[in-house]
Amino acid sequence: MRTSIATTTFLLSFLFANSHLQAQVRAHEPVILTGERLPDWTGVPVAEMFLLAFVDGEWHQVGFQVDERDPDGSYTNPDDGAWDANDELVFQPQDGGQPVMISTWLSDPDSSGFPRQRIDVADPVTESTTTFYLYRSSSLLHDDVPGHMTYDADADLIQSQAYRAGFDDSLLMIDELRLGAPDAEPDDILDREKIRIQGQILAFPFTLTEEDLAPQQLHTIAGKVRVIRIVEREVSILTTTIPYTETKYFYRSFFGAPPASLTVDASMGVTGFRLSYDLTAAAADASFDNPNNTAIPVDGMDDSGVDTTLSTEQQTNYWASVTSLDWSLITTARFSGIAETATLYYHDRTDGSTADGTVDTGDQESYGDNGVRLENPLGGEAELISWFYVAEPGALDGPTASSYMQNPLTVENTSEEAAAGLGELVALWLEDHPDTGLPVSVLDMVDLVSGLPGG
Ligand SMILES: [Ca+2]
Ligand SMILES: [Ca+2]
Ligand SMILES: [Ca+2]
Ligand SMILES: [Ca+2]
Repeated sequence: MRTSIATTTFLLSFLFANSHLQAQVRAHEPVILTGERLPDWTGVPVAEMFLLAFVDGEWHQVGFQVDERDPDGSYTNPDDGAWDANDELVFQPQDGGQPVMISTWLSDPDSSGFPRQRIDVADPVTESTTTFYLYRSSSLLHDDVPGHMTYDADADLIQSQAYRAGFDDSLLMIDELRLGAPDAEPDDILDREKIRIQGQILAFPFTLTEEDLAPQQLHTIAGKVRVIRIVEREVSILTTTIPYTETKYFYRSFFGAPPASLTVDASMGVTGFRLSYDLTAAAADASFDNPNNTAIPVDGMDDSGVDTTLSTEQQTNYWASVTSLDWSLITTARFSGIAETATLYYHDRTDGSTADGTVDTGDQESYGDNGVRLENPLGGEAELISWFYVAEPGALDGPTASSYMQNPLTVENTSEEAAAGLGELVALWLEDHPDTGLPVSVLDMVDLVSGLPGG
């Protein structure tokens, strides 16, 4: 027993000695821990949950968010205020800290009466880790730690330190994107999100645009870490009206649609589909890149020789980037298996035309309008992922963002009980405490025992 703890101590010391040399866990994607990963916490009041990180020898509360979902999985219907299997704990990896000994417990007596969860987040791309601790306490108060997101409900505006996103009043679709910190007052580089749905039912051909996806209701859930935007819509194809729900998540420098299993219904007669994002003249100093094209100038002037092919591998691990001197906007996506053919949609002309012969929407100018066109959907289920990364210029490129999508952050959580810290301290009696660098004293033990229930 003693040997194994001493070995652990050695390994921990080694880890700390090297911690300053380690790469950082990438900062874009959030960490999401669902209740099924924390079954021991079922029934814990959400208000008694605290997320902390141990940084520079001290505990710090971390900005986090618990989004409860009702038994049907809805974020918008009220749940019960208690942690359960489908609720989500959400936080950003850059807020993490170091792993500590169990005896390094938060100095809050009530928290010693409950197990804590050690949460280790690992980034397989940068081979780095960071650690959080989830505590339960009825006596601790929530610090007013700064969040990563703000949401202005009246203006329907989402703001982080990396971007601001705004939405069309009537369509409720994204039509404003300012990349950079708010005090830099960046320009709006997005005209709008564009959608085309083409098909034929019996002898009747149809083409729908984003303007036909009529919004019925908007729900938003806003916290310190993310804004969830849920729009209930109806689309009418000839005489059939189909209701559907569009859900998008906005994090500090990362936003888009959650991974979804898409069921393609061939009976709707859809033969072609396009999703693209058209920029504005404010993006005219930028260039477009994807695996088959390098530095295509975004300037509203037609570009010859753009390669629109996308191999199966490029549909599985799609990336495209638009980069200026001030910002990078990178798309990653996965849509292989949805359609017989998938091609890059790219259009850079200011004459009101489109690259697929459909009627243009928006401001009748296309600046680096880029996305994907799908022809002849295959029946059945397919995985669909589509995310945007916002980065400082040069800080992130398309291939790296694609490797992020292929190698998500991994999360391991372990339950720890304060009482186990005493045995750990006794085993360390003649050694230095790895978290403080000081010899373990009787006072350390008294401290810990006095914090234990009944101590
Ligand atoms: Ca729930
Ligand atoms: Ca709940
Ligand atoms: Ca051009
Ligand atoms: Ca436009």
